[in-house]
Amino acid sequence: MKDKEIENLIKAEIKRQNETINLIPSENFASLDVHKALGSVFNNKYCEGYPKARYYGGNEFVDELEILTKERSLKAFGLKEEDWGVNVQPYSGSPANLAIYVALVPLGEKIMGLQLDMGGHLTHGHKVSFTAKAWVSTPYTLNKETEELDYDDIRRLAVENKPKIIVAGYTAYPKIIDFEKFRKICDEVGAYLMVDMSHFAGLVAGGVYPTPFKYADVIMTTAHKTLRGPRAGVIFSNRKSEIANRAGVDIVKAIDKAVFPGLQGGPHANQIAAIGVVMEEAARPEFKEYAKQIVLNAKTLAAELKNFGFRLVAGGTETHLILVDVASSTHSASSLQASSGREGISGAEASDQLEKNGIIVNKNTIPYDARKPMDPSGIRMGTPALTTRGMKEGEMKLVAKLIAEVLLEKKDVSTEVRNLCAKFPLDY
Ligand code: DSN
Repeated sequence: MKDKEIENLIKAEIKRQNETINLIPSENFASLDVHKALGSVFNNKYCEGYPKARYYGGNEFVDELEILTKERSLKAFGLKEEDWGVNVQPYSGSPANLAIYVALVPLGEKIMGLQLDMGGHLTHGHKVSFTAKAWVSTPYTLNKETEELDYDDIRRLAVENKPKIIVAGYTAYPKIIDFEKFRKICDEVGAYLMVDMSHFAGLVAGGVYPTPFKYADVIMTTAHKTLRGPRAGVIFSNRKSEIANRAGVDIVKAIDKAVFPGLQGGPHANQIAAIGVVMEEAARPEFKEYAKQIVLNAKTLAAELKNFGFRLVAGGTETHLILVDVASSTHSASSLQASSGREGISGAEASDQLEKNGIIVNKNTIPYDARKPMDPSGIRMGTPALTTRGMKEGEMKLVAKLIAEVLLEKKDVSTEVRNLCAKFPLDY
């Protein structure tokens, strides 16, 4: 690059990514092909509209690209064009979620998602999000004892509030969602079932997480996270949605109209190219192996952390993600008590201590957290990125040991972290 200042920052970030253990469950290492597509000349092109109906000239290859990316997106999830529409233009997950509400829920009507501090997302109706200003948010929570979804309680709330849409799919929920139960609740109250599969889309494509496509009216995902593609959003609309058809809503057209011109201007053709690349990658047999290994790794890491005495929210994981209640798990470690002057350490302290040793996690609230979001009780971890590096169960046991040494014994493990990373270099 001619711009040395930016080039040096890119190089520094490559080194950081290579030399740290990345346990953030929503991050991953996309392939060189995904990066090439993102950095391609498609970045230069304006293409407002949809294939064969654009507002700018010169779109013959963008048209081909968008059609191919849509076909690949359907194929990656085993879908047929006659059953599902797909929109590959959303800039990312948040605009995709907004587009779905705009398409299907009149302003001022009710939406229902999991409360943010229990594992939901800002755009599922959190009070500071525009989604709770334009619509009335009636959130559900997790069961306090099991820290899992309580379908009877969700049904009770849905019957009471009559939301127009119910969102299933979260950012910090380690268990598998029962989409059939959500479908029944939605049918009973006449709500659309929207699945936000951003976190587990790669697991669905890889066949290790139940498919929501049997049950949902509309499904969105980001293309990064477990899917390992570019930062971008994709929306799938069920042409056979009974609730849409009964209401006379053409769900595919409504979603397309909400994305453009409703909310967005020119789509990012380079992102669309990169979605196309990753949807082809996700349809390969080796991606199934990858998805299987993600879950195997998460289960191994969870079991080892439990052996070291950490309390895991909901008792463990069935997915790529683990939520650790560090505040209660570390309260008996006497050295930590002495150093912090109180029982246990917070998620923020745990995250800082791990980062000093090259282990990257994010602080996170746990269900019914007594602490504040910026200084919560938990840390969230996941295995998609380490699995991409080729790490398996043996390495997960080592990672759990390193985490325990940092958080429970205050040991410096930075050399072990660097040595482990050096054995699994990235392609960048
Ligand atoms: N920020 C994402 C995550 O980390 O889960 C959700 O959008």
